Amino acid sequence: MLKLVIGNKNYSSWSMRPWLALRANNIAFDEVFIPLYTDDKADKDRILGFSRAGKVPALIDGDVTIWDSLAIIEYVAEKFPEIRLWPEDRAARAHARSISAEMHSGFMALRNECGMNLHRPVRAIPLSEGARENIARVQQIWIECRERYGKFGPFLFGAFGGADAMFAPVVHRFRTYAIEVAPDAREYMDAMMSLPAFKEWTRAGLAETLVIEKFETV
Ligand SMILES: N[C@@H](CCC(=O)N[C@@H](CS)C(=O)NCC(=O)O)C(=O)O
Repeated sequence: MLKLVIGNKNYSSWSMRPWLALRANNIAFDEVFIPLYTDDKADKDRILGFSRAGKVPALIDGDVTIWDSLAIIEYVAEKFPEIRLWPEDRAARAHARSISAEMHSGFMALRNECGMNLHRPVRAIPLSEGARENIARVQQIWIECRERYGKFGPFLFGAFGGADAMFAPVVHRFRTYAIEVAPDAREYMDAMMSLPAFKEWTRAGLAETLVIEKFETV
């Protein structure tokens, strides 16, 4: 059985990505929850016991450990080709990988200023120019995908896939920070928020009571 090591569902956007990729495709896995940023060294040691990077998520498949969200999604895509985490068409697949990598390595201002926090009361905050540029770029990515591939289904490349998993936490950020989006981006957000696996993660995150003080600043 696969084992996915994750952090707090309320806050851990990197954990959410591979969790969704697995759950939305009904791939069975055991979930190992380790609370993040506690003062208890035992918690950090548990993470280090799974991955020497000291971060979640990590996927354990027998004697193989994969750390890092995007590497996990790639591994799952290879192990379960039938679920088509990446589009079949090579050009579309390259597009999906490009935007996933762009998400993985960028959008720092948005990430820093609008941390994922499902509990947070919905309200807007003043944003830097960098964050506003990130928001515009995310919407451009979504709308371009919807224009090109919308005929195949409600997600970025039609059916829910790896790129959607990478952008899923951004949907929560846009929602909780009351970010105004274009109608086509709103449609995509609605499709994501209707996905049963997305709802399941959200419900579980909202049921958590652990608070990470450093993420409760805005
Ligand atoms: N690039 C990594 C980032 C992983 C990451 O930053 N994880 C955070 C939680 S979302 C973490 O494990 N923090 C705990 C710590 O640093 O002690 C990925 O994509 O998986």
